[in-house]
Amino acid sequence: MIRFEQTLTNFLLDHQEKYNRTYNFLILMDALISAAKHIEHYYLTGALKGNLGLAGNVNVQGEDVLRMDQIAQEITVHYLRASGRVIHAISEESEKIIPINTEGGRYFVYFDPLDGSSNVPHGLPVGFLFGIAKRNLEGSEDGHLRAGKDYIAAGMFVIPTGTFTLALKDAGTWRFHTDETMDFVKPVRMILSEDTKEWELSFNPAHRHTYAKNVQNWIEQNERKYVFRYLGSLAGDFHRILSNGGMFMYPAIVNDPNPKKNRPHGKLRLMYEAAVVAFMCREAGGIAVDETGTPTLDLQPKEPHQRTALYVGSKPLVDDIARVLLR
Ligand code: FDP
Repeated sequence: MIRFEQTLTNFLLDHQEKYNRTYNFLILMDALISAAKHIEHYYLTGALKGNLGLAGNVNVQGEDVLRMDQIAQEITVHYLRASGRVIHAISEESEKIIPINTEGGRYFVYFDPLDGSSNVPHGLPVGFLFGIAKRNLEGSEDGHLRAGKDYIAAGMFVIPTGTFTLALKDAGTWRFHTDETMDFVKPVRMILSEDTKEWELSFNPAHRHTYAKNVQNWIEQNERKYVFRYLGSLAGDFHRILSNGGMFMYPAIVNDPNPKKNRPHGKLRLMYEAAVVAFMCREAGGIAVDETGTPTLDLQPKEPHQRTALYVGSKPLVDDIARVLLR
């Protein structure tokens, strides 16, 4: 007997029908999946074809652009355009908002098509992160910069591992794996583990002495209780936290010996990094906050590439560090 697993398409069909929704969301998801598969192909063949190096220019964040960043951006914008369902998109790789189908579109898509750039030259895991919000169908449209709490879905592909995690508003966080036909199948609901023995802590230890003193003290007092893991790719590191529980953090950098290197607003981008993992985390029973202990999903972006500090993971652990953040 052949064992057939439920496909992502069937899972989404069930979901849309259960909540009496249109199929427009399926068309958008199909576009994102096509983009992710296409990016994965370029990534897997990147070393052979010489695509894992620098492109030779600098992006809006002042970072060197990689050849793969450009490829991933071009692919994603192509598929979003072809879907006909997107009003505009915000991408890490584009300074300005990208108009797509401004009259007929239905969704806003906020994405980083290749996150975790330090892994790229090595062909190690990177992420394709996205958040989706819907046009205001009743009444006038607002500023299009939605807070995470207003996303209807958020997800991440960990490239090139063949895993995809998707969170749907009030309907859980689900992980899919690739089958032999390259379809994403077998949805598994992700609920953050309550078993503290499995919990992991994830942050860049090279920065620890640059964090606020109360954060440094919290680390001192708590780090030995948990396993430590850090890949340097938000999607990969958060993927582990969703599986095992614990906390990923990228705190504000406020004590760098070279003050120019301080990042009082954190490093990660709110709309297409922090809010995306915060949304997935909430649907899996967890929570995320910024450096002031404010829930990440409540942060209203004022501009597309806004940065934020991030503490995301199991609620008891994030609540615990939030207590010292508030002091
Ligand atoms: P990167 O700069 O390598 O693209 O947002 C970017 C991000 O990666 C995250 O994916 C990752 O969690 C973090 O930054 C890594 O930053 P550090 O190199 O400072 O640890």
